[in-house]
Amino acid sequence: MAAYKCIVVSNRLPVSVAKDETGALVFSPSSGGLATAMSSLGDGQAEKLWIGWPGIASDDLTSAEHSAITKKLRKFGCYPVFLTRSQINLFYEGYANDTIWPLFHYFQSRAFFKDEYLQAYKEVNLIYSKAVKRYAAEDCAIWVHDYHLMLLPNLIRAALPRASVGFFLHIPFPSSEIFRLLPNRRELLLGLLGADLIGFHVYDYARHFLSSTLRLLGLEARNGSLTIDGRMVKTDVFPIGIDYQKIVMQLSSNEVQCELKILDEHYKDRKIILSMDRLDYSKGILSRLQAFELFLKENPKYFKKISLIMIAVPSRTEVEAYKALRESIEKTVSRINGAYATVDWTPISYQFKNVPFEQILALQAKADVALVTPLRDGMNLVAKEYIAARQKCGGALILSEMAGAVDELPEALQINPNDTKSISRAIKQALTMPKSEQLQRMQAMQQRLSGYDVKRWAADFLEQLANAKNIQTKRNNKKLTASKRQKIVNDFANADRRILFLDYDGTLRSFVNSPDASKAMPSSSLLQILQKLAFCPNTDLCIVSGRPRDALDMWFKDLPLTLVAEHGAWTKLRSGWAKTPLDFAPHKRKLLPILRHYAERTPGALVEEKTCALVWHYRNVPTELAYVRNASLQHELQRLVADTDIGIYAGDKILEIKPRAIHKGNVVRELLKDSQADFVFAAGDDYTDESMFEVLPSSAHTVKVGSNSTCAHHQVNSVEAIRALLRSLVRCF
Ligand code: GDG
Repeated sequence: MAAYKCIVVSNRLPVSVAKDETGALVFSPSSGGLATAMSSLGDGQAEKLWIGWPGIASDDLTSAEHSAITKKLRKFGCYPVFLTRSQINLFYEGYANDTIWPLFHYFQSRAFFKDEYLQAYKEVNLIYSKAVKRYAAEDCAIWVHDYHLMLLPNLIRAALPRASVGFFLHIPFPSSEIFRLLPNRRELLLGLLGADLIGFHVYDYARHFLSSTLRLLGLEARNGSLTIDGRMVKTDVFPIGIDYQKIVMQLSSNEVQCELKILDEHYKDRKIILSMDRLDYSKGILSRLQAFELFLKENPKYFKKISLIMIAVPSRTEVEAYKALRESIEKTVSRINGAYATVDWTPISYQFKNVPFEQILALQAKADVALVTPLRDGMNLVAKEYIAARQKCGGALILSEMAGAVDELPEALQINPNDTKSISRAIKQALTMPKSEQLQRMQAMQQRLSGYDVKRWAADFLEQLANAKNIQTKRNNKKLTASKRQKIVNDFANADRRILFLDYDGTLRSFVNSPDASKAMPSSSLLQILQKLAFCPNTDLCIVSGRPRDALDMWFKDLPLTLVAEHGAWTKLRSGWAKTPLDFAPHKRKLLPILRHYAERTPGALVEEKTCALVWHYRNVPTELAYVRNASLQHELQRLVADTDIGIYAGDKILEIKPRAIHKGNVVRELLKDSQADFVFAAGDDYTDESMFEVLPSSAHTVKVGSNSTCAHHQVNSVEAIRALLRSLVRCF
């Protein structure tokens, strides 16, 4: 069986299978945004496989038909995932289109949360993951598309740990306030986080996603990236484009020209307003009709001079909500036509059917105005196709503020789709816009769309996916493998003199909710390890911590250790504690009242006072409040410490304010100077430990706990891993 290097996975394949009246299988290209976008990708990708549902229920097929479909689709580079009628009903029409679709488009009251939907969604995502596993090479790049398959990235991650997994969401990602209404919201987020790269059409969707992961999973993003289980997940914005050049070329094809001729003959000088979408409640078709009605009412001079051509493409016709919407639309169309039509003029020409793309293109090329007014839309390709179809002939696009496309098309006439008056006014503005202005606006939009077309979009995504994977691989190279660990143990055993620098919180002991020393006492098993290590021959053990002296004294008073407190402000050798000569007291007097004032109005926040530092702890502050408070606190403190030797440092849920000259690097350098050690080891978990790693010789063994980038040579995932390593060292004697 072939092992593919690149796999695209989507709910539907770009080729649909159906049976005609005679029962024969018929293969045809699928319509819809994704199929349109991805169909231009195929060229020269011999190793690419597209996995998806072929559009027909498996209950309707004999086993001979199954094989015939599989064989034929293979010729198009596709592999079919067969679904039963019940799965289609509960997974596709149910969870995908009766739960996620309405909720993600902010139609909260249309969303149904049914357990049987969710069960089917899980079951089908699993079926897809098995198909991927069957065909993917171990290091395959797998691109999963859209809201039907949000659990798939994590399933693939488990089945193919070495694969690069990308996910692209074609619909909006809603505000976390909406997203959190889903009963299984965490499961969906974790499903998505199996990917290396998650793409969205516009920045707002990425922002909503990250605020959901923050609020529901407590994961904080840095520059759009999250870390989960030691793995980085990147989010980014990729506004999907159209196949601009292909559209421009198709405009001069015989088919499009023939269609245009028919339209010219029929409509002559009448201005055409085009409305074209899948028949979906998110597209705002009803309010568009109401706006058109208002326009007719208020502008009788346009009677017989304009026509609205409305194409409603059948979609999800089995779903009740869609049947009801179709009825309302058709009633409204007949009401408007009934009220305004004359023997020689019908204001709205309405069609409910699939239309060949050449006809669509001809209509777009002919339309003086395109009316694209979705209530909510991930991107909206129809708006972009209209711009491409209007070469050198002006035209006006009326575009909803709620469509993702609006970010790239600011020259369109923007409307709020719920404000019928504003749509009606925009229709008038479009019909009366001077040609020169039309051309100017069109050219600006055409230039943008021809640059970032669908090929660039796909290439950009795949390139970013490869980059994300490379970064991950580099990080994995630092993973402390069994053989690297053994080398550390051997070097320890063979050395004449040893020195070890160990950070405490986050390295030897997991974080606790409070800075209170009594809450972070070392366990007896940890003390045992440290004791044994300290008593190894010719071994100096130094605890290098940000904690105050009294905490370290309390915990380690019976052990022969070197202690460093407050990141180096205090050092305790055999002779007792020695303090840095730096005087922090004047700064403290100035800064402490501010920190206290902030703490008073920030539930959960704490201020810790050390001799040479002040620390703002926000571990127990609700995440978004913490974000806002930290920003304003930092701003205020920066102002006061500008032009001084005091720095503000962001650690793990803390801000620490201390003299810049006090850092672990300085003290470790001094301690090392006096040591004859030929084995040097350091372990730490946060930015304060980086200064320590930096000053150590390259022969030193340095280990970071955690996955953020580091100059340590090795990385481990947990405190337990460090303890296990120290235990192995102890066992050398
Ligand atoms: C989803 C998101 C996002 C339509 N009817 C026919 C037909 N089409 C083509 C259009 C256009 C595409 O389908 C529709 O794309 P949209 O973007 O407008 O909308 P969705 O189907 O809802 O797509 C959307 C998109 O994914 C891509 O990420 O933009 O926000 O909802 O290309 O021309 N094509 C043919 N016959 C039809 O009857 N041949």
